Amino acid sequence: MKKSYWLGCLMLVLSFGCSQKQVSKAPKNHKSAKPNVLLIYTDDVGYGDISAYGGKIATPNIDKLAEDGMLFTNAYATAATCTPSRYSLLTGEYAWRAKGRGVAPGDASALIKPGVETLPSVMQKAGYKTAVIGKWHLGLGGKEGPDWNGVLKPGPLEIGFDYSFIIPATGDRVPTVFVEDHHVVGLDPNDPIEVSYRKKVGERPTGKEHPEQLKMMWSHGHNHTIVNGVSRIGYMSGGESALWRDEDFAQTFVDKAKSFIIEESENPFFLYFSTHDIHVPRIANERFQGTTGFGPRGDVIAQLDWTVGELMKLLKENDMEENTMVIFSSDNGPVLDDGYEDEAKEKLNDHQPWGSLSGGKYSALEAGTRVPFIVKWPKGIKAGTISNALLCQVDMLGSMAGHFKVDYNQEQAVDTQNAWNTLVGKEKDGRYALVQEALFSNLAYVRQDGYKYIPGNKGPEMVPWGPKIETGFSKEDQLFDLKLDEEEKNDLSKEKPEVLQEMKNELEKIIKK
Ligand code: NG6
Ligand code: CA
Repeated sequence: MKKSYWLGCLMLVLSFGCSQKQVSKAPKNHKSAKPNVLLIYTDDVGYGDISAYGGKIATPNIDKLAEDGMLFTNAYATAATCTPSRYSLLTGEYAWRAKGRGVAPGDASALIKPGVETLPSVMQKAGYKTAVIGKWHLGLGGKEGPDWNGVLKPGPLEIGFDYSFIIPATGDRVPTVFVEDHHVVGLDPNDPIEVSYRKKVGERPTGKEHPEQLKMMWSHGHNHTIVNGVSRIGYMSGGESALWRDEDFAQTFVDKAKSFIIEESENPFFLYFSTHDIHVPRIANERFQGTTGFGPRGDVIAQLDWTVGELMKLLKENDMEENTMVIFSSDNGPVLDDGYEDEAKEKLNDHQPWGSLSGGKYSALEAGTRVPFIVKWPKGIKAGTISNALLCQVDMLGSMAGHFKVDYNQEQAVDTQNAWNTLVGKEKDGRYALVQEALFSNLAYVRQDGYKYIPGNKGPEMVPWGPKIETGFSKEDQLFDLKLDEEEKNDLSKEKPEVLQEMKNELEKIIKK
């Protein structure tokens, strides 16, 4: 008895050792290997911007993801602006739980501190090589802010990414340079960078003083330092050899993704590929300019679709298509005039960036946070499916940790849940409810049964600047039934006070958590 027990153990150890060996020697797309995870996180792409969601601008490569995978109709970013959405996506915590996580200036210090549990740190623990390529917008450096001429840390590498190639903030903010790992790319030490968000620095002309030098005129804000014919938010001097050309963003990021994926082809990888498209300034590469008939906003959608096509080609050529989970989504809803005169409104034709919803970027209404969300994973998800499950990006961390059986700090990532079964189509309902964050940290609360509560606030007047946006803000509490009234036109707060009260109590409980 004893003897056979030990023999059994020995066999087990041997066979385990054997299969371990096989896995490491296995071809890249071996059946038992963990899937690669490619998260394509777009910027300001609306619920109706992709043709698979009814958009009028052709996006065949993105549509193909849906044909080969699953399209979600009720998936949400946590916020209607970029920084808080990204914060929640990466940390599993709603951004509004602490102050200072609104749209970050280009010289913000790192918002996610080293040691905090993150989506990439979970992936590292699961044995993945991790990278971020594209837009960051979560700050760099310690309390004193980023040292553009020195070592830029903490940043992505200190919170779980093995490799990083980023736009530090946004395309419309200075400094207009790429950062690779800890350094500005191509910087000449004899021409140091200076950045200020308060006063003009250096001799470069500004868009306010010299509008005649611009290739795209500003409409509100965006009239400080001119770089590459576009005036930005903020002032910058120096760094001439490191300046980017907006027209090259898409190609540059695709090239970096190729290098990373090919280099890591023997390991499972997690790539957070965060496009600049379709944020302002909307300046597509010359080969896309004027190709869609929908103006620059249409052209950058075409460019985004090309980007997705290039990434898919790359996976296919490297035999990784079968076992890569590709997730396509957006950080917040759509906006037309976001600070430049780029004819977004004039050339809209019959395209509806917000689809069947109301509101958009910055808004508490649905189009602020309900976004396209497509997942393709041939090995694990049935092709051509549609899911109406309630899904939130804050659940990426909990889903990966749950699926790969990795422990994570639940005291920190308090809002994340394991939505893996929803992601792969095994679960139909999804989350019970979620919190949406509109501009200036105004919250709204949506439930799986379709009820939505928007607490009264200071009203629409609290958004004084430029874009004519439908905020959904009101001094009164509002209640909608999204199942009957997707456009949020029919306020039920007076008709259904008991539902309103229930929603209030539930939201209060989440806030206090
Ligand atoms: C706003 C900018 C807008 C955009 C946004 C951030 C002005 C008037 N508007 O403050 O152009 O940059 O911030 O967009 O400056 S986000 O998608 O990164 O959140
Ligand atoms: Ca955004």
